[in-house]
Amino acid sequence: MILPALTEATSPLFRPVKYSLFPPLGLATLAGYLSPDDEITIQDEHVAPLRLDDDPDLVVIQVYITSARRAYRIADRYRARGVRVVLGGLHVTSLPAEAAPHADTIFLGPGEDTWPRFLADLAAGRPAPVYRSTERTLAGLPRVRRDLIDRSRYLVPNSLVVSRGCPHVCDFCYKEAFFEGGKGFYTQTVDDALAEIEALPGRHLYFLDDHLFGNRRFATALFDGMRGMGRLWQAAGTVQSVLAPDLLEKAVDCGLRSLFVGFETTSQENLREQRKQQNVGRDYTAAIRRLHHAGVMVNASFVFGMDADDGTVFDRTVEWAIEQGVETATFHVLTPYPSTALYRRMAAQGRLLHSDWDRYDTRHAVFRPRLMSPRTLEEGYWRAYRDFYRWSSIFRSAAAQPDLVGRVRHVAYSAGWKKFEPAWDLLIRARQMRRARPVLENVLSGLGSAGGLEPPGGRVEGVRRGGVEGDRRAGGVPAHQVDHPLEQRVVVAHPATDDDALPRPLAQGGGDHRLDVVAAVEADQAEPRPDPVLDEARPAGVDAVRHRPRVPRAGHPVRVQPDH
Ligand code: B12
Ligand code: SF4
Repeated sequence: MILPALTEATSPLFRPVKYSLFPPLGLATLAGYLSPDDEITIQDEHVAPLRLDDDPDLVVIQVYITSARRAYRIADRYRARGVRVVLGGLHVTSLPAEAAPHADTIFLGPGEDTWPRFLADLAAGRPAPVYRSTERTLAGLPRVRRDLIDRSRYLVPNSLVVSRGCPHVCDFCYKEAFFEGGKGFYTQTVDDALAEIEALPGRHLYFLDDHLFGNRRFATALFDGMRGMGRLWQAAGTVQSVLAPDLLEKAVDCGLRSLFVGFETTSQENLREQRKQQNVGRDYTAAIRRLHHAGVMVNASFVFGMDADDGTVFDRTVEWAIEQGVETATFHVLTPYPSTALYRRMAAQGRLLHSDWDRYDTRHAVFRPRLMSPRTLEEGYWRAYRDFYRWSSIFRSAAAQPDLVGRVRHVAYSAGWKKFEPAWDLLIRARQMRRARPVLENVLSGLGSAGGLEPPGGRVEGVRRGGVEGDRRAGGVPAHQVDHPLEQRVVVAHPATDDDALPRPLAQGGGDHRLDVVAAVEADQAEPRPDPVLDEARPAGVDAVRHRPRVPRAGHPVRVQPDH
């Protein structure tokens, strides 16, 4: 399974940190449908060179617009050797006729209904050339195969999506085209979402959902369920959802510390033109103030080049964002993705400049803007980044924070992303991204000041059974405290703050058991250590033990589940 990268991400000279943030969740999701006996590899070119000299039964490639050319080249290469290739993802859905000649099978839309259908057809020896998704549900989604992901290569291995799509319909967004033919917004069940969250090691989470707050009832139940888990998390939401009463508070209570917000433009005319109705007439300043007072950092997203934008939009927007005390900003050049309403409008008006998909990367002007030249648009975009992330801007912007902790956190977070790129580059090359995770968590938690948050693991209670007493606070428990198997129970304090140390096989009293991770220990106790007590306790004939890592909720007694 391959996620090809766009050229910038593969530069031997310099790798921007953003390509080492998130693992290929889409492919890991699809891998969940394959048999446990299948030999599967996931290759992500954003973090490592691809190995293409193998001879698999099936090659699966996820295609984004900016990696389409590369994806087709890889596909052609495999097919020339007689290997079956299937293509899917956003760009294939937008332009199936372009993708089809490079594949044995193409997939349009989300894969949760079509992919298992294809696998059954393949097993029966009659796979179709095209599968189009129509049935939209996340019920019964198999476990995402995170075990196929090399966590050491990503700063945020705990990325997840608990919904698909978005309830809104902005003209420039990929969403309407991708979800055509079925529901455009749907969620997991709250229980499934919570189970996935509980299974993730470490503390930090990043929800990649387009709009985590899009279904109020779902979001409320999710946040209620996450209370006390001790998580720190980031996500994306709209201005409207930030201003809505109560929901933000619930999110903050269970660990929200930074939100990506799609402001897009400060012009009402632009908002109307792009049908971004949910932003029209909203008080952006009030939304930012509300987030800051709740201790949530803001990543503000802006798009340049809409029809009401002239050459002054860049300086105006940057100045506005600095005045508001926005911590980080993501700027984009408006990009008409094929099959979107915006693309159709630009094409009808003869304003598209070319179809070189590599440059549809939100950094190049690929259309003629109405009130400026394409060059002014590109130069303004780069200038906006430079101006926003100047030291003087960072300090000025930090001064708008309501308190000192907010100001220090602001400087640390903002500078961390854009002022230390060489340091990120070194970490990426040394495959040491996990070293930066505690720093990120510390900054998110307000440099250790986030009073309301419980540490992961919470209190370990009620596990005394003839062995070591387990009523200790997380963080102070030595690794591998063992509640000895007098009563067929074993309790292991596992280094839950270290994401990479997965629980090792342990056994208790006969049969195949599932053990819970019940406490956190210091981050430096990273390596799983041999444990002679448990080894001795392992009965003969036990050769497999399943684990379900779990971060217990604070204040709840932790029970070890002896048999499942
Ligand atoms: C995380 C993310 C990234 C991450 C990581 C990407 C990754 N590892 O997958 C990084 C930072 C690297 C990234 C980079 C970029 N991104 Co990005 N990213 C996202 C984001 C927020 C979430 C992706 C995700 O994980 N979704 C959840 C999983 C479960 O869904 P999925 O990946 O789509 O996979 C499902 C289906 O697509 C389908 N599927 C996919 N492939 C296949 C293959 C087969 C065979 C089958 C059956 C099905 C199938 O089935 C999967 C399960 O349902 C999306 C927004 C979004 N909602 O998709 C933007 C998004 C995909 N990015 C986008 C863009 C523009 C970019 C950049 C160009 C940004 C830039 N300027 O650098 C680069 C380009 C990257 C590239 N390779 O070309 C656009 C894509 C537009 C397009 N038409 O392609 C999006 C939609 C954002 C937006 N709203 O505009 N991105
Ligand atoms: S709110 Fe965001 S995700 Fe939803 S349609 Fe608009 S741009 Fe797309």
